[in-house]
Amino acid sequence: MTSESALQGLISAAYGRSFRVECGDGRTRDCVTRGKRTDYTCGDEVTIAAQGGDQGVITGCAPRTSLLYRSDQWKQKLIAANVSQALIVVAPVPSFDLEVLDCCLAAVAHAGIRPLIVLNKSDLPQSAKSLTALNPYTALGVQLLPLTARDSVDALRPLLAGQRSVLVGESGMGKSTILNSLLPRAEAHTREVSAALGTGKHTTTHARLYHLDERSELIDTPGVQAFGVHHLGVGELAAAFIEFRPLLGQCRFRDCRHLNEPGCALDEAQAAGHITPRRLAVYRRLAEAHQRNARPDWA
Ligand SMILES: Nc1nc2c(ncn2[C@@H]2O[C@H](COP(=O)(O)OP(=O)(O)O)[C@@H](O)[C@H]2O)c(=O)[nH]1
Ligand SMILES: [Mg+2]
Ligand SMILES: [Zn+2]
Repeated sequence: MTSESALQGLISAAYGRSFRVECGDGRTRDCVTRGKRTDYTCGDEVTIAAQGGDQGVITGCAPRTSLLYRSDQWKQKLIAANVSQALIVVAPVPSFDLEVLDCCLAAVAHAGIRPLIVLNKSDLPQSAKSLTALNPYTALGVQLLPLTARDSVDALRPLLAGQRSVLVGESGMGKSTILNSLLPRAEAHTREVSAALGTGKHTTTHARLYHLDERSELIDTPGVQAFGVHHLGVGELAAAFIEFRPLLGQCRFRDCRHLNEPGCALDEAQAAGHITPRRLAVYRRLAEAHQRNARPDWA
């Protein structure tokens, strides 16, 4: 009978409250959490107590260099930890939602992660329209990579080298296609999961980390319909809209929420054409919703 031994490991898959951990001894173990703490995610560096039979219990987690998550009024959903960049995948068909993109970019900026917008399915004629819609983001300094993952992902490879990247986006944009072209091994895995679920569809059901090479990893995540940023307070939200950053602190009122206060620097910047009315309107909708929800009805 062996006693529990402590090991360091990397969470490579998160299935609700179970985690697959790649341990320092070269073995992979299925782990559960101990006590109330369950807020671990793919990419976390954890300490586990090995328990034999390739099982273990997570007992601790190293401080994170970054944490990407989304949230609604009620709960938070951790997406990935310790990533250096986020590949936000959009496509002309099915059409993507600009507001979901704005929210996603805000969460990415808040987490201090580099964003990269991938416009997949560039082979489709509708992609010209998508490119036009995405132009304002290139103007903000966000890199945009048009791609046809079905044909080749070679343009993406150099951007992934030496990085830990996370694929995020709405369903159907081509995240799994990108992953499978980068790593044919991953395709076998997606097929196994869909066979096990009996869906026949290669749907990503949980976050999973793949090693592209010794220095580069890619985390695939399930598609989202919405990317809630309720975890950002009004001040954090304004700072997460990156083009607002240089303007913050320049409003007439120091505690300006940039909603309808007089002398707001964001209104002036919009009037001068420095920020787009659309992004400002999205910010205001999110900030108003946050304020409404953060306060109980009776207050
Ligand atoms: N025309 C075209 N279709 C693509 C491309 N990449 C993926 N698709 C298709 O888009 C659909 C959704 O792809 P999938 O990778 O499952 O998207 P996910 O939900 O983001 O993982 C599939 O039918 C793919 O064959 C592409 O570059 N061009
Ligand atoms: Mg997928
Ligand atoms: Zn203001």
